[in-house]
Amino acid sequence: MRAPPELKEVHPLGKSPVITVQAEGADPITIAESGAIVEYLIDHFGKDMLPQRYTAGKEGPGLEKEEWLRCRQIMHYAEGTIMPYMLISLVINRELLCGSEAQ
Ligand SMILES: N[C@@H](CCC(=O)N[C@@H](CS)C(=O)NCC(=O)O)C(=O)O
Repeated sequence: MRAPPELKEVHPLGKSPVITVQAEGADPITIAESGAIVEYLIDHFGKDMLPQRYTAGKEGPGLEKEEWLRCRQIMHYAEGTIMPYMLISLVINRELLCGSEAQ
């Protein structure tokens, strides 16, 4: 809830990070959510950074390579499972710090 008004102009919730991409002759597109941004950038500029999804000739559901699955799970784990715990920890530590500063 500390987002400046300029951020709310590009993202209704005023969240960062946000990127805007504009191709020549097209309207700009805005992408929010860090995982979506990273996937977008990798798709367009860093395909080599992503593990290969399938072994050639063996493609389809259930045949994904272990490293590709692990990479995808970690991307979602960061914002899905682990983030609430990190936020709770941040709030508690902040409270403890503020409490000790007040004494
Ligand atoms: N799930 C979002 C989280 C974005 C987020 O909460 N960003 C914080 C800064 S790290 C923010 O914009 N806070 C401003 C606010 O909530 O007003 C993502 O992965 O991008």
